[in-house]
Amino acid sequence: MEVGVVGKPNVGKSTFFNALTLLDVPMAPYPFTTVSPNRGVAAVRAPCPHVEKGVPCTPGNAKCVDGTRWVPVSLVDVPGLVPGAHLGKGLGHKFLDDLRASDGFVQVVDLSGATDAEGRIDAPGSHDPAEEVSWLEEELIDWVAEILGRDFVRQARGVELEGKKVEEFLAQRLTGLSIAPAAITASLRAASVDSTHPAHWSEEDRKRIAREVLRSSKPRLVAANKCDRSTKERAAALADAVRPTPVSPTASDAELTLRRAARAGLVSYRPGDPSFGVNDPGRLSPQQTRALEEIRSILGRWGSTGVQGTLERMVFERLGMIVVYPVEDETHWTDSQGRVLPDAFLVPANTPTRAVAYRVHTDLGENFIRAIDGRTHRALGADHPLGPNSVVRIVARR
Ligand SMILES: Nc1nc2c(ncn2[C@@H]2O[C@H](COP(=O)(O)OP(=O)(O)O)[C@@H](O)[C@H]2O)c(=O)[nH]1
Ligand SMILES: [Mg+2]
Repeated sequence: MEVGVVGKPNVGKSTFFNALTLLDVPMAPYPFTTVSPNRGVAAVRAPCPHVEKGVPCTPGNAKCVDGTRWVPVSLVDVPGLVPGAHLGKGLGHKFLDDLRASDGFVQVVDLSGATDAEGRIDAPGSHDPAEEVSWLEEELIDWVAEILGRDFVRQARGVELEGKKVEEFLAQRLTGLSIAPAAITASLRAASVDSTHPAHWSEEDRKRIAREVLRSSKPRLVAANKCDRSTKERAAALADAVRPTPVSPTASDAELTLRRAARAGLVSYRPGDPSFGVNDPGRLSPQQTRALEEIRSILGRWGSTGVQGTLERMVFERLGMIVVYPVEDETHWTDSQGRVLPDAFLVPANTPTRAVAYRVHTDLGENFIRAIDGRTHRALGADHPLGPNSVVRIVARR
């Protein structure tokens, strides 16, 4: 699973990305500092079932801190998109293509309205972040419509002549965009195009299909960044303007500072926390003390920096993911080597047991017999949908 971080230059995408991954990539207050896509690993929190079991866990892929699992999520930070990106402006085309594999997008905007369309710093309040949201949507639609439209008429005629299914034709064109076949069928219906004569589709028809494909397959969430320079009223106005796309206020700079200070041992802070503690005030420079006091007042006003919560909202609410724990022993919740709850996987809610088996190992999926619920010890069939925090044993032929 991958989440793309998108938006115009200078709104704080790299800061948001760096905070979540705590990697260092170049950051500076001018456009196009980021010259290649940055991929990194962030994490979302889930309650670890080891707590209810009363035995410590032995995490492999997702570390456990005081009963909270940190489950990995891939994040990609693409350099700023500017209007006309789908036409290749500002290297936009390449950047958009780097988003093919993303399952959803967090669009970072400058809530303080102090960045122009190309990322230059301007007076606060001189730009409306709501405009960026609709602009980016159109940009993404144009991008998908263009992928759809390459050499379209000739190939669509071929489809009509050979009597191929139009859904398959579209799926083939959109390969690599991680779009489910069901979403294509639904998008065709929603766009109300004549699905027997694709060769007759106009550019507008293709744009309508692209719009529906994006709406159904690439959920978005707006991170109203630089909230420390703005107000709750502005955040509420933005949420009204871009509805139904949800808006999450963020202070990425503050989050990055806190994570770095925590790593350096200066503060006790866990991402998502509403506050932090200073470990040894005597060790701080006056400048550091001032910076931390400023961050404390941001947390006081906004409740948290919002960064960790924004990613979690994307993953759990917008993408509908859940965490499941495959084990080999349904009584002790261990693997063959006695490790307790070794794996925590993110899967879409209601994923059938057999698909989870495939996720663990292809062999396990192919040789699947049944699953066993780790809590009720009841047998579950291959199609049984799993809920959040399931502990499940997969039984397979050897
Ligand atoms: N006040 C404030 N500044 C921020 C915040 N996040 C990022 N910035 C600043 O905005 C500028 C651009 O950030 P950067 O992450 O490079 O933006 P990008 O071009 O969108 O990747 C830098 O000077 C950051 O320090 C924030 O939450 N609040
Ligand atoms: Mg950047």
